[in-house]
Amino acid sequence: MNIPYLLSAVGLIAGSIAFAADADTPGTKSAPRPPLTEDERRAHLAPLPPAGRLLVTPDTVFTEKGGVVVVEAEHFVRQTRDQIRRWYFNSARHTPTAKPDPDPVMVTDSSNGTYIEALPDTFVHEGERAVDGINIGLAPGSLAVVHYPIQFSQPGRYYIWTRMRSNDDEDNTLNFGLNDDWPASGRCLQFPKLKKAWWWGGVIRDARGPRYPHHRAYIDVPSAGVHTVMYSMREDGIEFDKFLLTMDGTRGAPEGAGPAASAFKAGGLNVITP
Ligand SMILES: [Ca+2]
Ligand SMILES: [Ca+2]
Ligand SMILES: [Ca+2]
Repeated sequence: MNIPYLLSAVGLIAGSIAFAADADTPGTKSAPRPPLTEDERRAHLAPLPPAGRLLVTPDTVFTEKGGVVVVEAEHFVRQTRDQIRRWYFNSARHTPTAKPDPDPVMVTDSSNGTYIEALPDTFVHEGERAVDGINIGLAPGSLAVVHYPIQFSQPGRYYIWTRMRSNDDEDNTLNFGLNDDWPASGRCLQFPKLKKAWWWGGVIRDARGPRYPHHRAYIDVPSAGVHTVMYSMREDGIEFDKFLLTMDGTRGAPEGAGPAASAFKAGGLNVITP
């Protein structure tokens, strides 16, 4: 991803926003940027519509077994830090209400016929304005965080596979955390852009930038018991279908929609009333 005008929000006071160039970001231009126009401000900060009823009950816990756990992205038990960007369900029953959203619901080949998408999507093309904390979440855990409690039978290193889809230039990264801790080994999950197809990815970007070799993504689970896997938005508009954690570091990417989702330890699907 090329971000020629990466900016950081430095103030949100009395309805006005001030921005300053992020001098630590490679490739950032130092020329001063004009303030946001009213249209830009409205696009970035319009109040968001609700995300819809959760698909699982709030007490839901998933089960790791034999060193593997598989979870549908749409089965998050809560989401937080979602005032500016929020995850919306996409399925035959769910069309996101947040705008702008440049791409339609595309459930073909999605696992369980459902996925989630971080919206609104105002950072779509290279050269558009990326504003940290609004349409890009550079700090892991800062924007649109979804939670998945998992019962782990054994501690240790779990390698991360994530099924996602990119439809434009700027919707192909995520951040991964555990218990609201966001280690470097899950920072900036990097996927190919513009695939326009579901994709299992298992690497993070090198800290020096996207053009350096990527590294295997993993998380170290500290103990047996319940720990909460978290994903946070990095680029808005990303579509997130499913994830798989495995202790087998030699295992390749899952094929197709991947294995069936793991069993529930507690809770489960919400009863859908027609
Ligand atoms: Ca969409
Ligand atoms: Ca985007
Ligand atoms: Ca799914």
